[in-house]
Amino acid sequence: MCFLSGKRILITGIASKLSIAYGIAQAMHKQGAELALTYQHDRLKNRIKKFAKELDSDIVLPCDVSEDKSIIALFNELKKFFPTFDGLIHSIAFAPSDQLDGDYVNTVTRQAFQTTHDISAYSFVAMAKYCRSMLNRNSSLLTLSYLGAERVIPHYNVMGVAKASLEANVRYMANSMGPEGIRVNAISAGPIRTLAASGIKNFRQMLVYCENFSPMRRTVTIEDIGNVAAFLSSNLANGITGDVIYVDCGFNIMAMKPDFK
Ligand code: 0WD
Repeated sequence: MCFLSGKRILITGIASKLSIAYGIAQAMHKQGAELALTYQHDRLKNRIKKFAKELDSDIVLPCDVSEDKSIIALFNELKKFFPTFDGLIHSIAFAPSDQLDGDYVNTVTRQAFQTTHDISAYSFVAMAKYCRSMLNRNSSLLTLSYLGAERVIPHYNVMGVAKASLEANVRYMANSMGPEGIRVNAISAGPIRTLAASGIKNFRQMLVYCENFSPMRRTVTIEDIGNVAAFLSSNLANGITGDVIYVDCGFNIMAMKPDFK
């Protein structure tokens, strides 16, 4: 018996086979979850349908989280397949590309700050708001964060500020939804080469740095993150809420180069 048997889970944020959400979908499928997937743009529709097929799902629905009406339409449509469900994976972030390169104070603008927070932080609680009545007891809502929420990562800039907001969101949502038996958590993932990550200046150097400085001397994979996401979405994690769980090969604990002499 797999630990997600009988769970119905909605997964957002698959853009390619490199996406963290793709690793999560695969791990959840292995553990017996029934999945529904979303796509942002029509140009992604056929690709996501193909992924869904591999995952034994034929539920593939559009959703652009920048618009309430798109989120509402998603859940109205999802109801036809899943009248109720047990989990949501929010694996979505966006910042205008000129924000992820250079000096934070000089680069940030009011508009970019708003857009980044809207898509990367607000959208998580917006989704929770519109699916709340469809969530079963022991449901789990899970989002993806990064160490840049707590510490300065060069070039991560306004996205770090939005991730801090996302992590605070997790705590307030957990308190709000806890009495209904709904848990809310984040995974703080180590860096992985994906479409979104390639927009961050010097991302390749970040990977090398993490490989050299983490206790395990490697970077994480989407399988590593997928397995923890599957656990957190299962009843095995029923005692965990409002938390940010690191899946980063231990990078966050280091204050000095591991082989410092
Ligand atoms: O190193 C990394 N890759 C890390 C990523 C380390 C730690 C955290 N994360 C986070 C990201 O910040 C994000 O929250 O993980 C999450 C998933 O990111 P990913 O898997 O690295 O990136 P990607 O495969 O690009 O998926 C993100 C997707 C978008 O892809 P593109 O490449 O088209 O921007 O987020 C989706 C979109 O599919 N997305 C939206 N979905 C619905 N509505 C929207 C939107 N408005 N905007 C972006």
